[in-house]
Order: sequence, then structure tokens, then C-alpha cells
Amino acid sequence: MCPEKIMPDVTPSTIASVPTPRRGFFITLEGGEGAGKSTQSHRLAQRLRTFGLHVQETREPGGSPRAEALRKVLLSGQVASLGPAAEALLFSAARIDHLDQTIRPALAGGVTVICDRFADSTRAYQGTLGNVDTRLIRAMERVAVGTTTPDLTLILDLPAETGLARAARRRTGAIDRFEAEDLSFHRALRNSFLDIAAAEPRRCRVIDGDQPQDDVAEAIWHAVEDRLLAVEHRYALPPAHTA
Ligand code: Z5A
Repeated sequence: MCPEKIMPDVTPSTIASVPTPRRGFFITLEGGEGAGKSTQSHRLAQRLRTFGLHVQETREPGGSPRAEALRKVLLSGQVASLGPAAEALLFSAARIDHLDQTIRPALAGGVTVICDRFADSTRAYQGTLGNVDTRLIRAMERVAVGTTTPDLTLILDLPAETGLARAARRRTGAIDRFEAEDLSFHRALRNSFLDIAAAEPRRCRVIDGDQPQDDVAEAIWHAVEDRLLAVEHRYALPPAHTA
């Protein structure tokens, strides 16, 4: 559905009057390989911009110059031999810089941040799949993330086979450290994300990623609308949204 159908009474002047929120809305997208996170992050950002919101798209690992440097090391597989606990520490170090340099300043300036992967990926990849003790994962999360937890996490869910096939079709260069894992790893990963969603239903929404891109975008939009309204009046959306 296009924005005009959702908000039939929106005009350029009402869009211009949507006030900047006091603190930006923090949205993360999670899920397995090839789930469509990057595609949908971009689509959601574009759609929110049509409502006059300032949106920053970012990703993990990465999102700041120092974190992008760590991304190269992590995805090259050089750290894998040190074990998943060491990987979790490096992902967390990258996250600390990303939050300090990019996410927190944007949120403080009223910018909505859409982040392609965040702390749930550490819980799933290094915690569940890497068998790193949950207490250690949570301790790292407390240090890195603190109170900057997402307002909404969209978990794109689809069969591991489908995601891997998509990723393989798109691939132009070498396979990365996590793509190289076998099918059972990716199936367990899917279950881990679903467990996270079940444990935190207020923050997380599971989105069926195994449907055409437009339908996925629509499901995401409904989830975002719900949360925008639920997170109160920070966004004074025009009457069509609040009715
Ligand atoms: N990792 C970790 O272990 N611990 C952590 O704490 C963090 C990360 C933060 C990052 O790699 C890796 O780091 C990741 C986890 C680990 N593991 N891996 N691999 P990355 O950023 O390079 O890769 P990714 O996050 O898995 O993203 P991806 O493979 O690019 O997938 P995606 O972003 O979900 O999908 P996409 O790029 O939007 O779409 C993939 C293809 O499918 C593309 O050609 C699209 O056009 C197509 N597509 C998208 N949607 C559809 C639909 N609906 N139908 C058909 N085709 C579609």
C-alpha cells in the first residue's frame, strides 16, 4: 500500500508540520542470512522519510569508521580461531563505538535510526550458536548497549534454505565467515531469533520474510505504525493515523 492510501488526507503542508520527535525512534532488523534485512531497512527508511521524519540507516557490525574496520576483521574469519567469546567481545567493541559515534547522537537529535542487525545477533550467533554463556552475553550487552535498547525489533523469519539460496544468488565475492556454516547452523539460528521474539514480545515483531518484497514491506509498515502509536505522542502523526 502506498503512503497516500494510508494517509489520504496528507498534503505537503501536513507532512511539513509533523514535529521532530524529542528522541528518535530506534528500530532494528534481525534474522538469518538473506532474510531481506538490508532491502527492508532501506524501504522502511524511504517510507518514513515521506512522512517528514529524519532517518539514519546504519548496520552492524559497522556503522562508524572504527566499527567498519572491525567488521572487516570479523567477517574475514580471522577472529574465528579465537572462539565465539572473543568474537562476541569484538562485536561488542564495535557496538560501543557505533552507539557512541552514530546511534546515540542521532537519537538525541530526534533522528529515527534503522539498524540492520544489533545486539540480538550477538545473542543468537555467539550466544546460542556459539555456546557463549548467556550471563556473559548479557553482561557485554549491558556494557555496550546500556539503556539504548531498540524501541522495535523486526525479526524477518524464513526457512534457512530460502535465505541461503537468496544470498548465494546475490553473491559476487568470497563467502564470509558465517555464510560458510552448514544448514543445521542456519536452522538453529532461525529458532534462536524466534526464541528471542517469544521472550520479548513487546519489543519484537516476527515478520514473515518468505513472501514478495512488497508484502514484507507492508507487514513491516503495520508493525511500525503500531509501535509509533504505542510509543505515545512523540510522533504527533496526523489524524488519519491516530483515529
Ligand atoms: N554477526 C554476528 O555474528 N554477531 C553480531 O553481533 C552481529 C553480526 C551484529 C554480518 O554479515 C554477519 O555478522 C552476519 C551475522 C554476523 N552473518 N552472516 N552471514 P552481513 O551484514 O554481510 O550479512 P547479513 O546481515 O546476513 O545480511 P545479508 O546476507 O545481506 O542478508 P539480508 O540483508 O537479510 O538480505 P538482503 O541483502 O536484503 O537480500 C538478500 C537477497 O535477497 C538480495 O538479492 C535481495 O534482492 C533478495 N531479496 C530480499 N527480499 C526478498 C524477497 N522478499 N523475496 C525474494 N528475494 C528477496
